[in-house]
Amino acid sequence: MATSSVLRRALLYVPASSQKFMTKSLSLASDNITYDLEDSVTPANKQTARTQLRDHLSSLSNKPASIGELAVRINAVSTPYALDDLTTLASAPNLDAIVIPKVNSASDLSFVTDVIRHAAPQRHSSDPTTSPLKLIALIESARAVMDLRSICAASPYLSGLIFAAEDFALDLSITRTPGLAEFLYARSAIVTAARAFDLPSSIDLVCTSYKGPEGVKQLEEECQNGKEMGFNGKQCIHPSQVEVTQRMFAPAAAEVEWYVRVLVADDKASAAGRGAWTLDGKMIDAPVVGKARAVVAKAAKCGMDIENIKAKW
Ligand code: 1VU
Repeated sequence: MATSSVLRRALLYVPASSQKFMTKSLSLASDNITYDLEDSVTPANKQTARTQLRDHLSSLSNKPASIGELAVRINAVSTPYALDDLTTLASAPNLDAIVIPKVNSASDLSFVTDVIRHAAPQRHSSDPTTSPLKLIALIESARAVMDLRSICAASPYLSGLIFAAEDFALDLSITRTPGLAEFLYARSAIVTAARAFDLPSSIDLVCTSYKGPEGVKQLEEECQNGKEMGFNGKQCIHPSQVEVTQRMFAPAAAEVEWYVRVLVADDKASAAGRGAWTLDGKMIDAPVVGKARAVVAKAAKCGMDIENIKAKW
């Protein structure tokens, strides 16, 4: 099991055409804020949104401590907007990542990597003191799912994959159901590819219901389903989804307690020369201990007090 080095439990889209939403985003506690230049911005507003976003990022003296990562979703490489998006924003201060929609093949990522190399060479230099601009690819078509292997190998800056259910459903004439069974193959392929290529994150589909208790219930069920499939985060469209999503994608308290007990007991079992042993009637061996280490490391990253739990055992 991989221990993600970047925490991206919630990726919140913020339309860059709205100054109000962008200002609001700075007050939120989210692992990732992604300012959107794509689907939430009309063609007539693309230019204004782009410059407004650059000014917004430039106005920040620092990224707020409650935000893990600031990203921009550019327009698809096949559109006339992508080049301007990249040249305007690649060198913007405080920007950590570029989210690229409708990635269909490796050449889409090569294009973005090449433009960044020219427009903002300092962001992709070999200087170890500068943090590279990371790339996150949206997988939205049958073609992209079939080409995951070459997409994942296309850029050294690729840091995650996102599943975009709406466009994927359109591409395949899929009728969406609450259980999401129709997306099983694509979602599983994305999680597997991200792991195989050591990408830190695989981020699941958007839950478009966000209002009231019904919205929360559906979001919790989708998060649980995504987490069980191996995703480590989910796209959000409204601030109210962020807390729920980050809670659901963090290890649960009971799970962390169990795995802390496994690690404490493993120290004793190892000292006694035992590779397989039992705890509460369950067989524990190397893969379980490996999973325990990964879950406890993620819990620590999510702010849980592991030493306090350990002290109880
Ligand atoms: O309480 P305040 O007045 O201070 O703030 C409002 C509102 O401004 C703010 N807010 C947001 N702030 C930042 N980012 C957001 N995405 C955002 N949404 C709302 O939160 C407070 C409460 O807002 P609200 O409940 O009154 O919400 P609205 O009716 O204003 O907006 C609802 C929508 C859904 C339109 C809005 O949340 C939105 O535009 N979300 C993002 C949509 C988007 O980016 N779509 C493209 C990406 S998703 C995709 O491509 C796949 C489906």
